[in-house]
Amino acid sequence: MFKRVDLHLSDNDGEDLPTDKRLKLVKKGGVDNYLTQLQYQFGRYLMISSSRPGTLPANLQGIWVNGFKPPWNSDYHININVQMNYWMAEMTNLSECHQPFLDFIGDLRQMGRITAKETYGCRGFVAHHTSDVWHNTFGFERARYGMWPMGAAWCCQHLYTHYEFTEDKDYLRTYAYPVMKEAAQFFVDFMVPDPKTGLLVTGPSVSPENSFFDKDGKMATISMGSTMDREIIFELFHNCIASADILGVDKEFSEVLKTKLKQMPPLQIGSDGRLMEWVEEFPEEQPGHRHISHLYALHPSNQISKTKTPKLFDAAKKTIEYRLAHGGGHTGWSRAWIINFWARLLEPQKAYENIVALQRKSTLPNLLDVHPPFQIDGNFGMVSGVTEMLLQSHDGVVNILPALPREWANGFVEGIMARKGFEVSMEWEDGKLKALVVHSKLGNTLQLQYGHILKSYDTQKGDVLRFNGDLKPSDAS
Ligand code: FUC
Repeated sequence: MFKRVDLHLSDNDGEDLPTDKRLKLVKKGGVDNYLTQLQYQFGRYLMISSSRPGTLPANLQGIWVNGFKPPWNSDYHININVQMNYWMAEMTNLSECHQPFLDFIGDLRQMGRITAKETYGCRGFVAHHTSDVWHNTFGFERARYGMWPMGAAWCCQHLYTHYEFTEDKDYLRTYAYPVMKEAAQFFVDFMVPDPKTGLLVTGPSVSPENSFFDKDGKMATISMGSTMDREIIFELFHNCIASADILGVDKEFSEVLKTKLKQMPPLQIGSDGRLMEWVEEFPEEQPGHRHISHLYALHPSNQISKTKTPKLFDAAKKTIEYRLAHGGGHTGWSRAWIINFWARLLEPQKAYENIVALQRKSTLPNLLDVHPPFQIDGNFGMVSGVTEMLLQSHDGVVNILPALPREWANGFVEGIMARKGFEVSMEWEDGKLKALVVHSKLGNTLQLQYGHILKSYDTQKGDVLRFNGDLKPSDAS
């Protein structure tokens, strides 16, 4: 499993300095591509070591819990943390490591049905901001983080992502679609028309852990129609409709979802050009908040892209710049998410700067990530971010080197995965693609993009396609 992927960002073989001294130099202001490469493979090692078919998912500390009272009970926070653990699984050729989390999502249904019925009088199943080994799904502790009925729906994104990489129709039919449908059923019942607009909104809910000032200047946390809620439901409904279409089932339920989608508010750009975090333009109480939840549409979802939604793309960029200007990214996992955001915004230097910031501010001498305290999601989120800088496949094409920073002028990567079952290996020199090999595992049509070059190739299962630097077919081995 470990050797399926190789990443080479530096000609240094790492023999010159032990890891802790290497990291110390970076913390003193240096940069080190070998450290990045090492941290990348260390993240894959941690995933292989903490999440295998039949085990529990990797929790906040993976499996490396120090003592009997770990931070946040070493549980499964499902308002960013455990999802971040698994963004890297499929793309770094560790699909089987995704399995424990995929199983966990279905296991939430038993309690989630009770919570849906007893707390909300709704069908389907629901979970809030945190769960654990007993699959708790109720809202608990403080409203600012507990009153958030979106946890199961966000987790469901992973059920569909696994299908996008494997196209395992039996899995979709017998497991993934039934679970996603039941999560969607909850929101068919839960959403209500906003009296001001008539559009369907969720609520009472929050924008994870952030608060805002209402029109009277009072601080509040609970609102109707937070943007992230809408984005998660938008994706869940679309994934259900796509799955039903693939399976040729449930036309009636798909029509219900299509109708609901038309009744939901659009993503809105506020007066300052940023994406609005709530359905009304409330000022955040913490403008540098670690959660940048309303950018879920940019990553890990695919609702914002340069080509399809240029205005929202620019608003997303302004949103991150504003968060960072006010101290955002101060926890390891938040910094890791920002690497992914910048990669999706096709900003290689910004993505690279935040990798260095993660190393300088949120990495321990043993390379484990710190919130602080130690929290493993930053390790896994960084691996996802580096991979997104090299390869993206969320927007309908296999996009080669979409965010390659100047500092990674020469290098190669082998064995990373794109959706539709394409295994990609590539070498670059002086910042330009030199050679590309695509192994088609499923026989899909390959829509290839490199910069402004767009090409399409029909493939058969097992085909190996080779290209040179300007995507001209090559017979080089
Ligand atoms: C969420 C985050 C915290 C922490 C906790 C485990 O509540 O907002 O920063 O990561 O999960």
